[in-house]
Amino acid sequence: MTSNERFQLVDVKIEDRICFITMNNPEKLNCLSDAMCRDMVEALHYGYSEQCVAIVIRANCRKGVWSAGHDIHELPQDGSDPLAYDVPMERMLHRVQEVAIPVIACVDGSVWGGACDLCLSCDMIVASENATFAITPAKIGIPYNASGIMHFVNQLGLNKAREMFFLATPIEARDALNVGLINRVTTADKLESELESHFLAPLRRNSVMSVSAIKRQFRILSKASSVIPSEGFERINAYRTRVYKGADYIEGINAFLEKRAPNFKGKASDLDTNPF
Ligand code: YXS
Repeated sequence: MTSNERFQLVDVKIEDRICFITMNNPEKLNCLSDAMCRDMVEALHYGYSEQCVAIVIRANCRKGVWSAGHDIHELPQDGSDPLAYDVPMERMLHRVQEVAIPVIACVDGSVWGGACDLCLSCDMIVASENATFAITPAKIGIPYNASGIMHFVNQLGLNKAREMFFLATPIEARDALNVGLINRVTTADKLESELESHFLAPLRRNSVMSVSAIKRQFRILSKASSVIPSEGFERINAYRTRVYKGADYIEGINAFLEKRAPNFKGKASDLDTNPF
């Protein structure tokens, strides 16, 4: 079976020891649906098992959208956690972080929600100057999750991470470069040559065993953080549960699907009372 026959929503090709994964569901703005996330996980496994030295994630954009993030139609409305550790999107993010060769996001469009976390999960990002990045749970009434928030804090610093989460508005590629969200910005016509000359050529020259050992160390060390008492995690879980079981979450999803502005009624003080 050729590499592509096993995938529905991504195109996968290996060229000169690099695995190129292209999200190819432009009709759905490359939404990170369960099916897309499962294909991505499979494609990452394939790239690693074929002894590639790196993996590149691209997208076949439509309406200038690289990926519109989690498929809002698939957000659960049964009171279950939309961003639990083992949901397909989260599993895909973990796989990008864990696959033991560098993963590079090559972005030439707008990136939304979970797709922004996908880019941050990659080891490096090269983007064209028209690219934008937005993390948008607040727009939809979603509480996000601790590991995702720490992704942004560790990569961007507290100040920019708070701005992106609280405002839920896109930041431009140049701004993203200045805060360290992305590694390189270039004009759209030079994106591929920049990807090749700045990233892929050195990775082909370097010892992939050494690079892999260093990525594995990065992964372990990035999890080293000040110990949070278990009570802290219990409080995080209580806040998150009250949000995704609350009315704003359902209102945010319905408003988006009905193409109207959401009418959120939740209050910050709703989180003050002890939920138990
Ligand atoms: O009306 P039709 O059927 O053609 O469908 C429309 C949109 O409903 C659909 N669509 C989506 N469907 C499911 N999930 C999505 N994330 C999604 N985004 C878009 O695609 C069709 C065309 O969209 P439309 O008409 O809005 O196009 P546009 O060019 O005016 O605007 C493109 C976007 C991407 C700016 C706009 O569609 C948009 O703002 N989409 C939502 C982006 C977003 O906030 N994604 C976060 C999803 S939730 C998530 O990722 C995490 C759980 S979290 O929120 O926690 O980060």
